[in-house]
Amino acid sequence: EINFFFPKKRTLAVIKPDAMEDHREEILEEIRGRGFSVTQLKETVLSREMAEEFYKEHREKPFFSQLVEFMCRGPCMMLVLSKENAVEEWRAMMGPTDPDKAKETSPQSLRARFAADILHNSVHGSSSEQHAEEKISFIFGDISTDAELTSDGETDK
Ligand code: RTP
Ligand code: MG
Repeated sequence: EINFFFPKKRTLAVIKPDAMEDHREEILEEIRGRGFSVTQLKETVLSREMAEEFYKEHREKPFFSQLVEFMCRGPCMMLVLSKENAVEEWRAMMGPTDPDKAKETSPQSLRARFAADILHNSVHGSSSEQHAEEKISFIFGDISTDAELTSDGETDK
């Protein structure tokens, strides 16, 4: 069945390398359980160049080289999520950057439950709709049609 509705609100979610082995399935289930549609999904090992480009806004930060190193140390899961208020809702599900803060302010959040520290914090989410579109194009290329994914990761159409 082809879905002709082209959703306007989408965000890019990433399951980072630290969460892939032990928490990926639980995170995916929770995403779907909260009513997000997963319209694109792929597992990727980022090259150093891709990780640098992906986080280019943080180029000047003291943690940049560690961040790039971490993001390409193993596979990531890249997801396009669609829902009303996708950006904000996914950020809320993730919780604050620092898991110590997350444990205080949002103990149910993914980072509170799974993140080891402020660098190895399990998930990424776009911070604005504009960012989301930019990063979705960067990771998936220009997507003009969003097929719904079936549970085994195959597209419907
Ligand atoms: P993200 O972009 O991954 O969704 O995370 P965020 O918006 O919550 O945080 P941001 O400030 O954009 O930082 C990007 C990622 O860099 C690492 N980080 N390390 N060592 C540190 O102080 C530090 N601060 C940030 C984290 O992996 C963070 O998610
Ligand atoms: Mg960010």
